[in-house]
Amino acid sequence: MSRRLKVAAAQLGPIRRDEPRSSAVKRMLDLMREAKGYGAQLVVFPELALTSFFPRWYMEDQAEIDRFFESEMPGRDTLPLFEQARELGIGFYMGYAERVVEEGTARRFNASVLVDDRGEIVGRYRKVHLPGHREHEPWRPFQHLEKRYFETGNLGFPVFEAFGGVMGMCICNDRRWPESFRVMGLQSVELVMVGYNTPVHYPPAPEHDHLQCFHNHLVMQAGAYQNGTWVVGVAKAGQEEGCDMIGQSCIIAPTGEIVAQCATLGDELIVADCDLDRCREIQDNIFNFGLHREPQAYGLITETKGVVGKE
Ligand code: CDT
Repeated sequence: MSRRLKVAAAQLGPIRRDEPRSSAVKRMLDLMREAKGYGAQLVVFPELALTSFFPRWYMEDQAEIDRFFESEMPGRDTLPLFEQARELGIGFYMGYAERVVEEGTARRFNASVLVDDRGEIVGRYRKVHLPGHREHEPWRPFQHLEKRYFETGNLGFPVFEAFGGVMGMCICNDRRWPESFRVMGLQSVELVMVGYNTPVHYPPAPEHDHLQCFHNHLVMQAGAYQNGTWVVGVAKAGQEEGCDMIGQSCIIAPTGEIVAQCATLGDELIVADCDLDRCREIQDNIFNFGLHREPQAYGLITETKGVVGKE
């Protein structure tokens, strides 16, 4: 059986604060149809794909915050995505804000689902690395309140046997941490999907603004090569409610090479034929973990959170 998987990255342009879910979903349905037209079997959407990137606003009213969350997946607004996936026979990854009630308590995560070509959820992920801050910081031109609105993901970095291979997911800031990719690499991941919303301006270190696009590709190409996996990175891009966000959605081979890349900051689709067997070129050789890793030397990675000797 062929291990070639045709994958589409479906970049989204900005979503307005008052844009209804139906509008974002319609844009995604159009991209999914376009992907099917190219013969894609899997289409990857961004982080928080259904709404504007709401952590940029400080809000105190929980009801107002909860308007950005989904309490069901699929819910009334998102069901068309699942139905069209089944009708077309195409799978998808999508990021969204998840609200669940567990033992009577509401919990909120920055989450993603992996849906197969029958419209069934075959994988779930909750963002582990939440960037930004918890309290209102009025000096910033815009907030980044993920630590306020979400809990740290509690599912680890699971992988899923689907689409004829081993699939993994992470979300935005996770891509900057080698640990995210390595935990999936240690489970023989063959394709990692990562949606992102990355502002060009980083208020704590604006001297790095011109490096945002470089760092975006740097970390995803490194994650791909160092674990011998395909990586599909997908942006919500462009100027969203006055905040400029990078694009550069791309599909990266296990060698670390970019094989397809978006050229705009709007809704745009790119496609690549991903031969999952190419992971072996790296996983059996330079990064043959069983042969070459030395975990006895890596204890600090899990023993300490911060730098040793410092608070
Ligand atoms: N969404 C997200 O995680 N964005 C961050 C922005 C930089 S940290 C404030 C990122 O890592 O791209």
